[in-house]
Amino acid sequence: MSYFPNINQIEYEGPKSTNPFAFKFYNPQEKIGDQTLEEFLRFGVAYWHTFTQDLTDPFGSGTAIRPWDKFKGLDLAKARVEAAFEFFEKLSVPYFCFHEVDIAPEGDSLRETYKNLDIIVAMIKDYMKDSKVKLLWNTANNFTNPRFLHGAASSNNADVFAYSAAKVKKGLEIGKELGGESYVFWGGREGYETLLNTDMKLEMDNLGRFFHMAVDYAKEIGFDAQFLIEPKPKEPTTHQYDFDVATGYAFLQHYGLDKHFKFNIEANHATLAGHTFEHELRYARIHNMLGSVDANQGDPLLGWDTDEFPTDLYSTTLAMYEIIKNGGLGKGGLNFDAKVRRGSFEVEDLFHAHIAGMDSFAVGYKVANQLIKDQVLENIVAERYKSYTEGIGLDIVEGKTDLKKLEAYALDLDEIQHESGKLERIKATLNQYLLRAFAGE
Ligand code: XLS
Ligand code: CA
Ligand code: CA
Repeated sequence: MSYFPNINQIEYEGPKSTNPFAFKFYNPQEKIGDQTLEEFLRFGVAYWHTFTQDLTDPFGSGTAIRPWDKFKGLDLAKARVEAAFEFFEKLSVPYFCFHEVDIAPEGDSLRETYKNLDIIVAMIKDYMKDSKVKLLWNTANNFTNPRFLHGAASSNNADVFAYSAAKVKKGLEIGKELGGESYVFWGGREGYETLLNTDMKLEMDNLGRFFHMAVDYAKEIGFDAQFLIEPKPKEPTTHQYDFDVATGYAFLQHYGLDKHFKFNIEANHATLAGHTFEHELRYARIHNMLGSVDANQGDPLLGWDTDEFPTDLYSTTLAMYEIIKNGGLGKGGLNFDAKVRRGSFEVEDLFHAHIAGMDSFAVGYKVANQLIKDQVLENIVAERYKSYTEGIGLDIVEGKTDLKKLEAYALDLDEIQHESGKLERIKATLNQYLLRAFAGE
C-alpha cells in the first residue's frame, strides 16, 4: 500500500522547471570537488515534525490530515514507519532522526515502553536493509511527559534522574542497533524557572555526571556515534543550561566533556539566543566543535521557536560558508528540524516543504562554494586585519610584546588611521553571487 499514491519520485529538473514536485537546485548526484551534493549536504528528515506532529499550536488543536491517522497505538507506529520509508525513498533523502517517543507509543511502565520500542526498532531495522536511508541521530525525549516537570538529569528528584538515565541507556542501545552516526542531547527541561527554589550547582554537577555516564556506556557497548549537545537558550524552561554554543562549550570544558561532544546547532535556537545562525556555526567551527545542524528558520517577528522550513537563501549561504570551512559535517548532517505551518495541513505540503529546504541549502552551498573559490570574504578579511601581519601587529600575534612596549609605541603614535569596513559593498557583492546562482550561471 502507498501512503503517497499521487506523488512520484522527486527528481532534479533544474532552475527553469515549474513542476512543484521537482528539485530546482538540488541535484543529488552533482559533484562539487570530489563529493556529490547528497554526500556533502547529508540531509535528514525529522521524524517528529513529519510523521508524528499534528500541527497543534498553543491555541488550537491539530489540523494535519495524514493517511496514517486512521490507526492507533502500535498499529499507528507501524504505519508511520511504512509511510516514513516511502517518504524517504520518494525524496531520496539519505538520513532520518527521531526521539524514541516519535517512533513507538509509551507504555504504562518503562518496561512496556521498551517492549514497544523493540518491536518498532526491529521493523525499522528491517526496512533499512532494503533502503539507502541511514540513521543520522536519535535522542531521548526527556521533556514531554509530566514526569519531567522539574527537569530530567537536572531534576530535584533523583528518581527522575534515574528514569532519564534509563531512557538514554536504551537510546544508546537503539542507536547502536540501527547504526546511528550521531546521538543528540537537547536539554529542553535542563534549566530552571526561578533561583528561589533551585540548587544550580547541584543541577549542573548532575548534568555533568549524566553526560559522563552516557559517554562511558556508549564506550562499553561499542557505540561510536558522535555525541552532540543542542543548545537552546529558553523554551520550555526560562533559563536553559545549554544557552548557546559558548555557554555549552564552557560547560563541557568545566566538566571535562569537551573531547566527547560537539554541537548540533539549530538556526531557530541561535536566533532565540540573540545570535545569528552563522554566529553559532562560526563559534563552534573555530573551536572544532561543529558537529551537526538542525536546519530550519525562525520568524523574526515572533519570540519563540517556530521551526519553519529554511527558505532564506542569505542565511543558507552564510551557513554553508561555515560548513564548507568546517570541511563538512563529519558524522552530522542537515536535519530538517522543521514543521509545515498549521495552515499547510495536506500531505503534499510535507513534500513541498522538504523540496524547498533542500533546494535552499543547495543554493546556499553553491553560492558559498563560489564565494570561497573566489576568496571573496577571505580577501576582505585579510585586508581588514593586515595591521597584524607586520610591525607592532605582528609582534602582538607572535607574543613578542607586553604592556610596557605597547605603551612606548602608543605614546609615539600620531593620529590613528582607519579604513572603511565597506559593509554595503560587501552585501552588494553577496547579492551578486546569489543572483548569479539564480540565473544558473
Ligand atoms: C526543540 C529541539 C528538539 C531537539 C531534539 O526545540 O529542537 O526538537 O532537536 O530533542
Ligand atoms: Ca532541534
Ligand atoms: Ca526547535
